[in-house]
Amino acid sequence: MARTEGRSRYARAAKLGLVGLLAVPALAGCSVEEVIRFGWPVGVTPEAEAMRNLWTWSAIASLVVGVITWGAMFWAMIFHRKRKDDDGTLPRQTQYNLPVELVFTAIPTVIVAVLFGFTLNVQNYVTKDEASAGGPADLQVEIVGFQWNWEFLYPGEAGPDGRPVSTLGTSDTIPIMVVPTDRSIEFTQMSPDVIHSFYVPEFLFKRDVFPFPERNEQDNQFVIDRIEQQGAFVGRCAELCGTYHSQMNFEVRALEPALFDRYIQLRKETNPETGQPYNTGEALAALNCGEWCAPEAISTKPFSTERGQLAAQVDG
Ligand SMILES: [Cu+2]
Repeated sequence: MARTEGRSRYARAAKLGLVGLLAVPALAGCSVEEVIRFGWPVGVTPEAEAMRNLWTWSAIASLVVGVITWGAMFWAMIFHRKRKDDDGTLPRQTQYNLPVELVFTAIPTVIVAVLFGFTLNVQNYVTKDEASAGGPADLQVEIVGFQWNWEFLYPGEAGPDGRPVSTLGTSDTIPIMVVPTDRSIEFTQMSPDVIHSFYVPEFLFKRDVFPFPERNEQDNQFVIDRIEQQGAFVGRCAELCGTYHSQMNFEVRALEPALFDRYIQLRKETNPETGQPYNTGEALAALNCGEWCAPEAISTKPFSTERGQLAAQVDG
């Protein structure tokens, strides 16, 4: 009798615990979509969505295994603990049971194989060198990461001086990589000095930027099928590369294709106000499209330009 009461008490406590656990996200005001992202940023490319799906399903699969394992552990701890009236008889022993051990070897092997298969699939999609639609990407962008800034070049688009249109970050301007939405983009990376890493949280993707990628046998190219919305997305260097590593921010500015075409066209022309070719900020301002045509980076604040002072602090 006492034993049954004890059991129902545990069952009640377990039920209450489960309800409490499930209520946490709801009470915190999280939507289902937010909960199943398990903390990841909202992606803006189909590649990011593939990564997020892999992450969500891996987390759910892990939780299922976790719940079964925790259940078995707590069940054993609660219902097989030593009791006052224990007469010393052991529960039924199951070691050296060949069928059980075979099952316990086969199940994890299947789990690992399934995770491996899905991971490989997503990885091949995310690191592809060609657009999924086939053929070369609609736009080529070269990324140069250097100590301690970025340059973005459009090798297919020649500026007024015959050299590719480009955007170069300086100590007081954050470089903006202007790209079109709804078009495939091929990125090629290189570094003239040390290893950096190109990281855009909204792409859910980062790739190290190597010096001499061929000599280092590094794949320095990747293609995204499209950016799904206009916007300003912060980018960062994600590989510790020296004193001003933390200040190596940039911005991805995604514009509608028509606006992007107009932007590139402007970058090939001379600004009548300055007599010089339009720079990134001037071309963006001339598009006059509101928030996404802001001439300066809006996703990240300009870093302190007092690098001398900062260096003194670091050295001191
Ligand atoms: Cu860096």
